[in-house]
Amino acid sequence: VYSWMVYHELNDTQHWMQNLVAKYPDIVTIFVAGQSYEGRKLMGLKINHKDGRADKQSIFLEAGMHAREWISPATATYFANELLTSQNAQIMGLARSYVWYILPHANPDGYVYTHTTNRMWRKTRSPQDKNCFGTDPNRNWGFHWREVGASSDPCSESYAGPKAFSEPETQTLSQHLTSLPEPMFMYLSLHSFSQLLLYPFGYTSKLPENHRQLEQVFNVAVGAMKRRYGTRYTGGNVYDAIYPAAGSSTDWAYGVLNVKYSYCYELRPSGYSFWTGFRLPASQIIPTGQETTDSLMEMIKAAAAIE
Ligand code: 0X9
Ligand code: ZN
Repeated sequence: VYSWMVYHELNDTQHWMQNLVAKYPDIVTIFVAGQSYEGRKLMGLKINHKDGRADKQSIFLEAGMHAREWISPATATYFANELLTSQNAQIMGLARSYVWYILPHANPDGYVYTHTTNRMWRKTRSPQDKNCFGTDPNRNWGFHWREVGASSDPCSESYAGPKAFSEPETQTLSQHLTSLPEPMFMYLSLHSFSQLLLYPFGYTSKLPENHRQLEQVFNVAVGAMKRRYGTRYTGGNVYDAIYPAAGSSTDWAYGVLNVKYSYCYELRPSGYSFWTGFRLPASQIIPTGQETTDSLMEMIKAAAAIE
């Protein structure tokens, strides 16, 4: 059976998703947000409790953009499972109040490559100039593309790609996002690591028009993250809190899709060790899932209370 005691391979998680459709036929459907360079599906879960209101807004949770950040897809599937199985009244209420889209693997080729060949792979797997491979999918989105904090060297870990949306992964996912029927209330992107919560923009130090609301919701979300295990998060707007970085999905969702609450979590662990940071022990998947669920629930409630 599928569990959160171990990190899973891509096929395991795709089968788990398909089994959920069989188990919850009235609530769960599979969506395919396009495909990868190597032809894999960008497969996700749509969770829509039919007993809710008819005019629900959506919340989109994207994970696994960077291949080696294994805690990201693990947390996304943990959260999806909570939406379906939790007995907690708060979670059950929010599960019914929105249409949820959960995409555990936005970069499936890269994830498979971290299992087969190189645990530390980050980018996509498309061939590029200079015999190098891959584009940083979180520098490839078409909003102020490559303006800052992105490389034009195909061998760089932050290569922005030859043009905006050069990668099938970002191109088809962005098209899918544009075509969703419900108005999108929130866009969430899960990465690791450093224990940060981030909001737009990465392309400029200019703050978004609703930055006070974004900060207010940020404070609630960081407080809730700490409640269960004392896990400390910091953060703020990407440009000042970490580094200038244009072409991310977080900026694009805010700037192009007009989603007013767009956040990026950098999950456990804290610290700066490149070698250990992406190798969070599997024993921390469940605690990370629990505290991140706490944070997301309070975040959504806080944002909904403002609007
Ligand atoms: O550099 C990145 O893409 C992210 N950090 S990571 O170590 N996971 O690679 C930070 C992205 C934050 N920027 C936005 N989400 N706008
Ligand atoms: Zn990342």
